Amino acid sequence: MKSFGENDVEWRDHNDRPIPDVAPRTRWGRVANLLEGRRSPIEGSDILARIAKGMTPHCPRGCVLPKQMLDRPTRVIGLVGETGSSKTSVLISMIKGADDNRELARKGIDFNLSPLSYQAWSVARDRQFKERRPVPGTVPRMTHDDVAEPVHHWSNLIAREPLVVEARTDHGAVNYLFVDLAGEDALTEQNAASVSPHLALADFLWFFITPNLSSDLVAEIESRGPEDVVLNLQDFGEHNQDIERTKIMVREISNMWKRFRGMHPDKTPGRPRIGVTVILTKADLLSHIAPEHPAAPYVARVAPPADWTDGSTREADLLDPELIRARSVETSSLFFELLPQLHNAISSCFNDAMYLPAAAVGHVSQLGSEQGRYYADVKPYGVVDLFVSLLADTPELRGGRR
Ligand SMILES: Nc1nc2c(ncn2[C@@H]2O[C@H](COP(=O)(O)OP(=O)(O)OP(=O)(O)O)[C@@H](O)[C@H]2O)c(=O)[nH]1
Ligand SMILES: [Mg+2]
Repeated sequence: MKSFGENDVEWRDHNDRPIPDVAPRTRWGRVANLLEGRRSPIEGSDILARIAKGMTPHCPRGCVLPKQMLDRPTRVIGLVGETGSSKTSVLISMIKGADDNRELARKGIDFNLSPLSYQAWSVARDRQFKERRPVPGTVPRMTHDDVAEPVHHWSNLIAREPLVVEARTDHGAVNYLFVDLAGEDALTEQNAASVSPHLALADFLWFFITPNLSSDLVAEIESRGPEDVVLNLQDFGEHNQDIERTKIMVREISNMWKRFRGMHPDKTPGRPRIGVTVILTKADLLSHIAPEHPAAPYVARVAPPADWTDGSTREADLLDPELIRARSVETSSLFFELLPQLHNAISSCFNDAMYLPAAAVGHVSQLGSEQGRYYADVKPYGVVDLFVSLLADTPELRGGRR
């Protein structure tokens, strides 16, 4: 995907009126300005001056864009999954975990949230880690007035409040633009195309799958899990997940992506054009399945152990791209044992998907006396590996070419 350069940008004033550029970078542009006697309402063409005046960069079709998109290539990551599949919680834990991780720092990986993203993210982080309360569900946009009819891919991007992270190594830098959808908004190709048309430009798609999608699995966990887990599974937000709906979601997003990329509907896209990762979230729930279950050997190798939040010392992340790839192979087998039809649906839509286990907090939430649900403890699992595999899949950060 093409990053926005200065030449593509249109600046707008407080009243959303486009500001003509006084100092176009092309010779023809300069001549045309002279001929037409155009003058700029602002002094000079200095970007700093424009930003200081509160002006905002727009794409050539008029959509507001995060300022970082002017500076370096942008990679879009679409987070897709049922309502309550832990998309937002995982994103929060991933950034927090990457921030706290010495190994990433030692490897010279530097990343920064955009100031706007920081405001929203830090509130959510404090809620999840300090107050130990679940984040609120992401508000669906389908019914919102602030969602304009999409005219092209960047439409409504700012309304989606993307999390913008600038990542840098010795080799180069990119922006990651995480688009965290509300589950409802991804249900049909039409919904996704109107609310998040930028998903059609996604470089990465992360599908969030929870054990709650399989009624057999839920019954198994309920028959063996402790009381707080059983009560949690009976909560509406947890048992309202549906495997068929998830299959539709995967297919619809895939169709939308192929349509906009001019790919035949029966072709199966994959890396390097699109990197798909299937994230088995709430992986802590898997420790409650029976040892005789065909998935049990894989669970023992890739999921957190049953005593995960009670002070086990096992490392939460592998951090090494090679080890993560090996874990993906095991997790793919695990996923096939648990949800074979969904595994097939995803493989028929996307080639060479990665499969990774994760838990945003490592434990179910439970009902508190006053403030609603809370977490007795917060100990994420596998979330930094999601970031590490994203970095490893970004050629610019490895000195490679895209
Ligand atoms: N078992 C388990 N549950 C978790 C974990 N992390 C989060 N949850 C639960 O997952 C629920 C949903 O999390 P969200 O992050 O809001 O899910 P979402 O996919 O963003 O949902 P929408 O924004 O509504 O589409 C929360 O109510 C948490 O209780 C975890 O690590 N393990
Ligand atoms: Mg959410």
